[in-house]
Amino acid sequence: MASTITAFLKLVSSMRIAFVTGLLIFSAIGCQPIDAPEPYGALPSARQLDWHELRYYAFIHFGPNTFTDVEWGHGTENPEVFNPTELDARQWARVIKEAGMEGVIITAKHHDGFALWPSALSTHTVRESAWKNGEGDVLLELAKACQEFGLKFGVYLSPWDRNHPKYGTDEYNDVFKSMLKEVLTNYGDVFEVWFDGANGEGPNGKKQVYDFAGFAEVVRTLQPNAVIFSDAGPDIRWVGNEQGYADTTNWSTLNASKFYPGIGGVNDQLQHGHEGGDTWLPTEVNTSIRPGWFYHADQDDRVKSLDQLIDNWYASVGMNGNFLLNIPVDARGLIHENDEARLLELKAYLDEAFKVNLASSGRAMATNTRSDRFSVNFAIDHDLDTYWATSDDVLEANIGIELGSPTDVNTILLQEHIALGQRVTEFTVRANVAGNWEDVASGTTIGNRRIVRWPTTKASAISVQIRGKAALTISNLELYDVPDR
Ligand code: FUL
Repeated sequence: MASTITAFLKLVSSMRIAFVTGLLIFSAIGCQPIDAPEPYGALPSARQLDWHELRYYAFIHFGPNTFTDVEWGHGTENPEVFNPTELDARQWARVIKEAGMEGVIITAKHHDGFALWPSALSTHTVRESAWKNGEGDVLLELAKACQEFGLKFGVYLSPWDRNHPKYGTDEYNDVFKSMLKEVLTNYGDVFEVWFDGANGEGPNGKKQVYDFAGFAEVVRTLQPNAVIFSDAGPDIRWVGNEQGYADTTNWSTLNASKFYPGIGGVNDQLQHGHEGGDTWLPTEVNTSIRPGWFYHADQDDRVKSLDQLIDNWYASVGMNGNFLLNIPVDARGLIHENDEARLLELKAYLDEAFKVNLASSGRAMATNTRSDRFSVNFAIDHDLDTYWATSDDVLEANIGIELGSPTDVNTILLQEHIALGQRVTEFTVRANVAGNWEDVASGTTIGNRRIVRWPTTKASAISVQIRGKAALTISNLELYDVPDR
């Protein structure tokens, strides 16, 4: 490592003299393979890569529980209790859009079995409710509002059904598949299907043996671009907790063959993934803006603080995950004012924090570059399809940004070119302060996206020493001076 640092320091001085000359020197270092690095390990599918471009979207828990003030309905509740007086899915979509979120996933059917659409397979649905005299369809209203506001539309469906008389028999798997077909056929594009792994008793006291492979097949046939979430994929995995935290080490790979939806006792493995795991299965981080998943009036003053939400945002979006934040719609059928206000505060914070990317106006440099096609400049060109890469035999290198004059900086965003696999195992961030290099932060995995913060330093350059399991690839490096809170 010491020799790499020395090489890097020399590089910085040479760049101060002439950046153009410096670039020529970099491209002359190391051997010069022209081809892209070989893919490494498990790789993401096209639908997973699309999903990796997202960051932050809403979860909506809504149903009879909203009116009966419980978290898990028994399936015995009178469907007439579902009666929002002012339901306005356009209000939800407006708030979600203004919050800077990219889509929404709604509980089409929670454990109580109540369907937010008039399913032909059930007698516990909006059709049996008092809302709109049984003529309403929440999914339809939300899908339309999503289209109007440019949001992605996703569905949560609980296979556990405490109402359906067939639950606990083989026939129920077909019932559930038919319900899925309705949901995936009648409401346009669905970006994500969220399968809850919970598996309790139904009305006949029996548990169901779920046909998850069959459920996934229905999704693949009807919505081939949709990603499927469960504790164990097949596309997206649970992060192992409901508090809203990925961890600093987060592999998008998992040895998935022994995992299944609803599996218990593996939360730690789900949170960290497996280094070198055989399947690409990245994390989605879900938590609620309030203590409950469903709306409860007595939690109106327990909306998470801005600091708490900021923490969750960095611990998901900044730790190689996507952030799924639940906003329970209230009994009026609206997103509550307190939740709306907090969401907009978070948006204002993020806009301010990430307003000026200091790397854009800096000069990029590296101790090794594979070839001109993988120049270090591709790490700061705002194009995730292009990337800096090292030679095959270089598994440790420095990438840096010269900032010109001493500049306040406290945050770095790094992204690997994950289409070729996740490679980085550790990194150290250094700041050049008054001519001295100081370690300011360090980490382990990077993956799709890693954001690291440190106390503000006045630096003339930032360098990141990176070590990985195969030739390194960085598609994006951003630097910020995020205002203190
Ligand atoms: C859990 C459920 O039991 C909760 O009610 C909630 O839907 C949460 C997102 O998933 O498994």
